[in-house]
Amino acid sequence: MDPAVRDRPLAETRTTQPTPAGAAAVPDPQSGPARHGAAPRPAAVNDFVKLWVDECAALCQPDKLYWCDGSLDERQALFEQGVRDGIFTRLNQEKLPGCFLHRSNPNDVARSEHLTFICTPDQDLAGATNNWMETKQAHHKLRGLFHGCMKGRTMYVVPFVMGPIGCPLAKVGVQLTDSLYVAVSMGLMTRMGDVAWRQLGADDEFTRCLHSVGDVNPERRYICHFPLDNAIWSFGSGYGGNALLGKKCLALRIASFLGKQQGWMAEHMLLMGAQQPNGQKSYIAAAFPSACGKTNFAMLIPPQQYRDAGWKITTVGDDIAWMWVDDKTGKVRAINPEAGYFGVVPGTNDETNPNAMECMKRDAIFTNVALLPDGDVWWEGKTKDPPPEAIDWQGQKWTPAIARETGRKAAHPNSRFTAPATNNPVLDPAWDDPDGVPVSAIVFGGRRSRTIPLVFQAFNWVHGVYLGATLGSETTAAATGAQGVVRRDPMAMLPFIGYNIRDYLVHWFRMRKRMTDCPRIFHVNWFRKDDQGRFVWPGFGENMRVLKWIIDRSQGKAYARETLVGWMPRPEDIDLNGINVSRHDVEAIQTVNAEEFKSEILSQEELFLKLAGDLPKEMVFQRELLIARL
Ligand code: GTP
Ligand code: SPV
Ligand code: MN
Repeated sequence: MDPAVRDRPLAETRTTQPTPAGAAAVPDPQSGPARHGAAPRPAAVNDFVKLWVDECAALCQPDKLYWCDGSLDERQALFEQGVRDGIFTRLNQEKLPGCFLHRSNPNDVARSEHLTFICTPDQDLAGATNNWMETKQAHHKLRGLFHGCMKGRTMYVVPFVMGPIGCPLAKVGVQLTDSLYVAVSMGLMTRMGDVAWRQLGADDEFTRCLHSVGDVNPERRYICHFPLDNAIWSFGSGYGGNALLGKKCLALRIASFLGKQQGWMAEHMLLMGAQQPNGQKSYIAAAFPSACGKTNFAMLIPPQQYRDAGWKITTVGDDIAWMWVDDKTGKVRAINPEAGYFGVVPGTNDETNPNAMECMKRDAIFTNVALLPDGDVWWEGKTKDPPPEAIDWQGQKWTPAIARETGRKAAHPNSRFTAPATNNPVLDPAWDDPDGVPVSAIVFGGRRSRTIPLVFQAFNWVHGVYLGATLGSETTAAATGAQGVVRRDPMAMLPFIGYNIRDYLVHWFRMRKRMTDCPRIFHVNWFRKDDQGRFVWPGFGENMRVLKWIIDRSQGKAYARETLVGWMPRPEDIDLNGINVSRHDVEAIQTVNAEEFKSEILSQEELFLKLAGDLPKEMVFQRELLIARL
């Protein structure tokens, strides 16, 4: 790696290549809020916020304070400032109006789970699967890092709301950050700006989110959560889930902790609407681990014959769901706390996910993709044929020949787009509804080349929770570390449970008691491969065929046979009209091989052993029942 890149002292990675041909000219350097006169504090800010911002400013010592108001003018001015500072590259504004490219530091391209901590007085609160730091020790360590870290920089005050305005579950957060990229991204991903001051009123109840990119050094990178203080301190990273603190840190880790205390659930789930030909609408929540297909499933376009028949799929959310049980009906309802998408781009194209492609056509940020000579962007899998040349995600010249020789990718495997939800052509009309949507099915799924069938249904809630808790998936580029190894990822929440996993599982079991009728629980695997290493199931839009069975089952309409692992469709229960998949193929990927399943149970021990004496008894009983069925 270029040492100048590796040792870059400043927060943001600066782009070095000239402005691409076709891109707009560099804007007037005299305008822009961040450099010329920091934005003043709005009158609506309450004393609790003022006090805390003053304290943090005294600690971090920024040159300027900039209070974000969340207006479109402000967003545009921040983009302009970012272009001047080399944080953003303006893309071809004819092809991609309002779109910008950002390159993160090459050492900072994914969540760093090993540097993510739950900080509590007692380790038992964090549990066996989280990194733990004692509260005082964490304060001490982090205060040292934050001390003076914003000298010469601007501190952006970013007020935001997670959840539809007016929803009883909606949460206010305020993030202080020295990253302009983070401030702008928070504006796309959350309900950001003055709306948050109105939602907060005179209250002290907001999540205190302090963030600095520091010197982007992995040796000094800590993502610390203080669930008992409703606070998050993140230092040393500017990337995604490490730095956009409303997302994984607040809406999953802090929120899961609050949900446990208050009787609701924060989950790593997409939320989709499915309207049947008869007009009946159901909503489905699905938990797949990072980079395992949530965005794609949430934006699914049904195959032609389904569309002709009147099927319609809509997106409520693509990453996070907050769920509760409605007192009056005893049914589960859910909201998406976010207001935008931070989605994987490699593999995304006009065939696999046209709706995501539509989302990123305007007012979007691309992070770590390749830049084309005409100011357009590219990533592996965007087009069948690669472009003749590009600037890769690290700012270096890239050609297909170079790729062949060196194996270098044009875009980073965890490169992403950031776009407002309102860009989505199939956004569900209820996506912003403070009452949320009713949930009739919960789907768990992992990335498994072998062993795990395409689809099956849990026998009941307790069995479904067991299936979720033992979910396994091959690791992806969304987190740093080894890739492609099967690890247990309970409910796709392993990196995101903000407290003790024992209590988390108990919470799942207990939530059933509040429900009169519970969502049906399913398990899917789009990723099973044949002996040649090819995906057998076509996936993407064709997943509609499996979804239809899931919906029919949750309405008590489809046939299923009882198997070792749960209720399963027969091959003839999955419609294969119009795809190049035979009944025999479906049989092959629905096969439950008893020997393979014995190894599967053994590999679940990794999780069971970690939990040891803490394992809820329902888990033990379910495992015994499964072994007995084998
Ligand atoms: P996070 O944002 O990290 O939480 O991920 P996600 O679950 O939203 O993952 P996403 O939908 O972005 O998919 C990640 C990768 O899986 C992309 O490269 C997709 O092209 C690929 N993928 C998604 N759905 C399917 C599918 O049905 N079949 C196959 N073979 N690949 C898929
Ligand atoms: C994930 O890793 O699950 C993501 C991306 O959704 S990030 O926001 O970076 O965590
Ligand atoms: Mn995610």
